[in-house]
Amino acid sequence: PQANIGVIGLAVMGSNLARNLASREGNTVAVYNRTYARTSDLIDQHGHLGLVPAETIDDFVGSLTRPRTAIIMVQAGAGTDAVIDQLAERFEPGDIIVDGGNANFTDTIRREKQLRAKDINFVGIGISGGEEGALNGPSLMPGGSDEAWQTLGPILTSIAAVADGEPCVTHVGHDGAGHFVKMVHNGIEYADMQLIAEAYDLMRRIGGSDTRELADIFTTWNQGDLESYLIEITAEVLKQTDAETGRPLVDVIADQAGSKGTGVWTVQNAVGLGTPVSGIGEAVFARAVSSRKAQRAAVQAITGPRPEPAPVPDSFHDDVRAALYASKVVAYAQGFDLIVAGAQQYGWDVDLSAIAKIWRGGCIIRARFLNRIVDAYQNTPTLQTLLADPYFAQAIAGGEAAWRRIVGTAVASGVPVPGFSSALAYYDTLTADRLPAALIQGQRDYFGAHTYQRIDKPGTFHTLWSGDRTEIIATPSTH
Ligand code: NBP
Repeated sequence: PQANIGVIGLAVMGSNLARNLASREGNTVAVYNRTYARTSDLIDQHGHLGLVPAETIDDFVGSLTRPRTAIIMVQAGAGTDAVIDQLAERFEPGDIIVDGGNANFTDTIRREKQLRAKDINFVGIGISGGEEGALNGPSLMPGGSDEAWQTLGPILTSIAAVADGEPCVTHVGHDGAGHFVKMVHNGIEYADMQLIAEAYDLMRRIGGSDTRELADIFTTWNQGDLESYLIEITAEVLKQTDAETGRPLVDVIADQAGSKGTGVWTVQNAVGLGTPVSGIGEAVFARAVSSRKAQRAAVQAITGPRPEPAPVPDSFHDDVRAALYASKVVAYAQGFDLIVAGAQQYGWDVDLSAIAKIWRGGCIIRARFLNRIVDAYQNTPTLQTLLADPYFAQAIAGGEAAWRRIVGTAVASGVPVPGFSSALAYYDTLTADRLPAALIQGQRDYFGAHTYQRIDKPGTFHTLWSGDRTEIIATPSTH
């Protein structure tokens, strides 16, 4: 045995991760793929990295030093289960099986439990940053046991992206914590992309800017507090000219957004955990509506073309910027709330400032603004919501008037802004002194005797709606 770590699955992610690992001091990397052609291709091109190729899974396992540590990078789902089974048959107590694929965290919890029964460590790692990140430094969100982290920590630290001098990896929590946090990362990514798309649409349709100007605006925004990978690539996409038609590429791309499902997972889990992630939900739904081409055409056949929006003042673009920032804070606040809810439900000890830190580099949502989230949770680890952090509260208050103007103008002009407007509605809900939830409690008590509480005395009450409408005490106060 000679390799301290192995990679199974040598499609784009696995081979890039293997190259990243092999290029770091102290690592010797064994590589194996079901179809050997991928392994030999990798060795042909990058054999100088000292990779140890294996033709069979037995050779692969035999080439690993103890504790054996193998990272699986195959298609999520059945492929991952198949490879885990093959390894589990050959690994011994104390060895470590790592899944770096995009697993559903509930699968990771299940697999961890099964392997723990054999004293094999199983670690699910959320890996963000795509192929480029895998090669040069991803953001890594490992779950799993403390014991596995002892061995894996230094290896992962060596390959992770670095932001502000710190590696973008932390031991997120036990079993499925890493894949859960990766799921939320992707959900936030959906929300952030939707908000940027709405900003673009507003400035295009109402602000009257052409694509070239919009590219410049996003480039400028990327120099301020909105600086982020997603704003940067937005400018790049807008700058691109289509070779065939000479038009901006974005104008010839079909306006139907696809998705691979992690946004849906985020919303499904949030609903189950009773955690509002309206920004992520609106983003998932907006992609779904965009893809319903026939439905859109059927409605447009009746409504005809939309009227031209009224002219807006020059300050419009600044207002859009402020609205984007405020909406983005809401989306991140909701995402972090979901991590808190998941940690409570599944018993993970998650450090929110550490999560914000490891998202500052390598991953799709990397952004300057994450430094503020790091500070917020460092200052107050038990913060109720990011919106209650003094810095963010002030930032939102400063942009609030602009945010309202933008949502108002968009509504009046018929430009859909589900992300901006739902974020504002969420903010207005949190800031309202009194909510109409009181009426809902009354309705529930009326038709279902679901009872209600009063603002002026403890206990649970019910009104005899179908009787004489007197109020009775349903449950006396316990104190
Ligand atoms: P793919 O997701 O396209 O999977 C291809 C790999 O899976 C090949 O190595 C293939 O082997 C192997 N495989 C399959 Br399919 N079924 C298998 C089985 N039953 N037994 C053994 N091997 C099997 O590769 P990828 O795009 O490199 O992604 C790898 C993982 O990383 C996925 O879980 C993905 O979701 C995740 N991920 C991807 C990205 C990204 O940006 N692409 C980012 C983050 C995470 P073969 O060569 O023999 O067919």
